[in-house]
Amino acid sequence: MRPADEMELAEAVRGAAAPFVIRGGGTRGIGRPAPGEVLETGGLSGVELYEPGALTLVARAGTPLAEVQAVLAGERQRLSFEPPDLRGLLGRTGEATLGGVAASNASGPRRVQSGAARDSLIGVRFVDGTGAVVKNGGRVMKNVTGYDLVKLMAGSHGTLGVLTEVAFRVQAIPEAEATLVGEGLGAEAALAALRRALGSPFDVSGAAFAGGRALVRVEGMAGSVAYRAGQLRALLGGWAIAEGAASAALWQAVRDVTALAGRPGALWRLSVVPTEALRVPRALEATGIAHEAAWDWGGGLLWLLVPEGGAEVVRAAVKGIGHATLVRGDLPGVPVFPPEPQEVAALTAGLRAKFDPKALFNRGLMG
Ligand SMILES: Cc1cc2nc3c(=O)[nH]c(=O)nc-3n(C[C@H](O)[C@H](O)[C@@H](O)COP(=O)(O)OP(=O)(O)OC[C@H]3O[C@@H](n4cnc5c(N)ncnc54)[C@H](O)[C@@H]3O)c2cc1C
Repeated sequence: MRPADEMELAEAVRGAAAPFVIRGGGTRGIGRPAPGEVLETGGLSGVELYEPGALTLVARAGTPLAEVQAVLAGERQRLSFEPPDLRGLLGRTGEATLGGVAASNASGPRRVQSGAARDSLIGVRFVDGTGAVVKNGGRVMKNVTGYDLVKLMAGSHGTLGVLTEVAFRVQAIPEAEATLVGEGLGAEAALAALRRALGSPFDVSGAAFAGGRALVRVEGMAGSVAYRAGQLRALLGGWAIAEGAASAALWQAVRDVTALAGRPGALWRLSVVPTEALRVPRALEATGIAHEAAWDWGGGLLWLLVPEGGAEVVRAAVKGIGHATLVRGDLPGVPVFPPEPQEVAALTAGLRAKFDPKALFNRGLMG
């Protein structure tokens, strides 16, 4: 099904007895394949409002991300949270949509400076499981007053409703960028250096480590970038400097996790306390399980490629320091999303019952 507008979508949901699988561009939905009819959002497309002066963009949820980026680039603006293109990593084709970005809270390297997608998301409109149109701010559906709907929908993976419209705060593209490149470092030294850079006053907008190369980015006015890059170089110990397009290319690779793309094995995405960034790889090492790792967010985001097994080791080692999501790989019996503690599971179930009482949307996707 491919509704042409919000009204058609709402009617279809109102009359539905069987579940739907919501699809934007299908570029990187994760989770167990849910049962149901595919509900495509591509008909709900188009930028509705763009006010460069107010740094605000409102678009229908099925609008291709590329279209939004082109519109913004025309005014030298962008989405600050740098949504990645994970098609290579996850082996998908298709065109990512803005609704999919919001629904999966897709956030790239600049999260260390500008926050996640949810922090730029300033408004949502969606159809809930009863077929009601719910809007953030203004008129809201009864029984949902008091929830921060924007925060609820960001990262809900289409399990609470079908987004029809999203509003984002955007930012100006800065005049310059530069990246300090530290080569040949071990993980421990590299991650310590990233933390040092992030703890400095030089407003770092990227801090990643993959393939023996540590990267630290600064952006802004040309003079300020040159000054801050110089200061960071002194702090980190004579790292090389990449500027402009060369710097941007390095971050595109970090953003899209190209270091681990096109390779077989289970792929995990871990969100951890940065000071504990080595705990899970060390636990895998200790049990002799082969793996490769790439870090972003100063160690807070860890991508792990594990060719064989290892799920119990990953989940046990991440306990208490973060959570692990299986973004690719079919490991029988291993939940894709991190198992929720009992109290959280009860809250989740309550929200689902309220927003999607007939369990119509992406049923079973998040457990
Ligand atoms: C756990 C996880 C972590 C990720 N981490 C990052 C990250 O760190 N950084 C990053 O930038 N990207 C990340 N992504 C990728 C992100 O999913 C893509 O950036 C986004 O563009 C997908 O767009 P799409 O239209 O192809 O969505 P799809 O692949 O079609 O859908 C993605 C999910 O959103 C739901 N969905 C899609 N459209 C709607 C809608 N209109 N209403 C309700 N639900 C909808 C789908 O059912 C599905 O669950 C991550 C994805 C996942 C699942």
